[in-house]
Amino acid sequence: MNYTPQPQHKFTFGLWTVGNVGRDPFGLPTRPPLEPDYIVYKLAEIGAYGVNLHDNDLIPIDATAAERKKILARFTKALKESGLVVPMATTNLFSDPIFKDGAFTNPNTKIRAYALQKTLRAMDLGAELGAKIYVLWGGREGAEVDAGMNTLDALAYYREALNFLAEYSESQGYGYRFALEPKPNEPRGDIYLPVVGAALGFIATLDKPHLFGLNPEFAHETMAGLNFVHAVAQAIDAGKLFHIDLNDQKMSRFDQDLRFGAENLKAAFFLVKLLEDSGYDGPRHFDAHALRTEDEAGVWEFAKGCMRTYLILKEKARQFNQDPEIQALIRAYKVEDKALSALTRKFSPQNAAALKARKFERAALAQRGAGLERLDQLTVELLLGVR
Ligand code: GLT
Ligand code: MN
Ligand code: MN
Repeated sequence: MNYTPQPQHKFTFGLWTVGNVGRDPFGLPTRPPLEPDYIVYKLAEIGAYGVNLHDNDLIPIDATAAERKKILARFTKALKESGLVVPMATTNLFSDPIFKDGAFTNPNTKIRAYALQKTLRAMDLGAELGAKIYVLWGGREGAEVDAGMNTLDALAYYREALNFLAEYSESQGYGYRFALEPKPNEPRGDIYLPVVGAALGFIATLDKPHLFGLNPEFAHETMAGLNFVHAVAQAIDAGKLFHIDLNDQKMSRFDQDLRFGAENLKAAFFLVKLLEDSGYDGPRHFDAHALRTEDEAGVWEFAKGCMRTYLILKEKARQFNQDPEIQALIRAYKVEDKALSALTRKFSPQNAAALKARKFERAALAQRGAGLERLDQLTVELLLGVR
């Protein structure tokens, strides 16, 4: 089997992912920074499709117009020569000390306005590079203390900012689809819109909900102890899976951003299966980084590993779907009854009356085993390569 990544697989990496220098809250960088255009050539070489960026991954926050132009020319040249695209762009609303108490939800009107200005400019940059997905990770939108900010005010400020951005995108003809990225905590004690379900609920309150969807991240739902596959399924079901951040994570820890498949192989398998079976055709973005122990060689091993594991799991999903024994177990597990389905599919007074009159063999139905032990064991054996 050939697991070589190709651009058609739509694998993408952020400049900040392979460019991660290995800093952590207790230690200094362990790797030198990599130039954005160097990253572009390297990603193309290993079979990636695209590269994503925050405004300041490319253009320093204090760059002059002339510097911006120069950097952009160099970066666009690298994109052109390598064939890499920029499907997604975003704003850094978390590194600068000005954002220590939030950006769009900051209690200071001046800082909220600056965050909006910075995002408008970053949207211009993304549009110049061809991005159509705009990610909004509100990492600093949150609190440690609830005495200051009334959460209802914070949500109102958040809504105001998102509504402004949507109108701006339309007025400029940028055609952005905005993808909210939930996270339960870190860097804030508690982050607003902490999980996929919360973001879905909030989107329904916006002026232009059709322009907003999700960028769920494996590590973030896992930090909250939730089932990432279920969260992604809910986003797909709502027509809101605009983008995805693939990585891995041990539950209840700091945001580890591990190589895809490094920790929860079975969940990674069911995730890939869900994405592939559902026909998701957006980028497969790896928002992860090499371990702090690694040098540059380790960084590229990490990146290749993310893509290779995805492709292996994609092949395993194909095998799963074609395995006669597995499929027979699934058919048996899902008990079909056409006549009953016709009754319950849609309410009518007749259907309700017929349903109420129906007799069910409760004890017999309760006695029936599901067959899940066998099915799950076969899944494990398939993943372990003995099937
Ligand atoms: C940051 C965060 C990620 C977000 C990025 C987008 S930046 O590294 O940890 O989860 O996706 O802003
Ligand atoms: Mn993360
Ligand atoms: Mn992310």
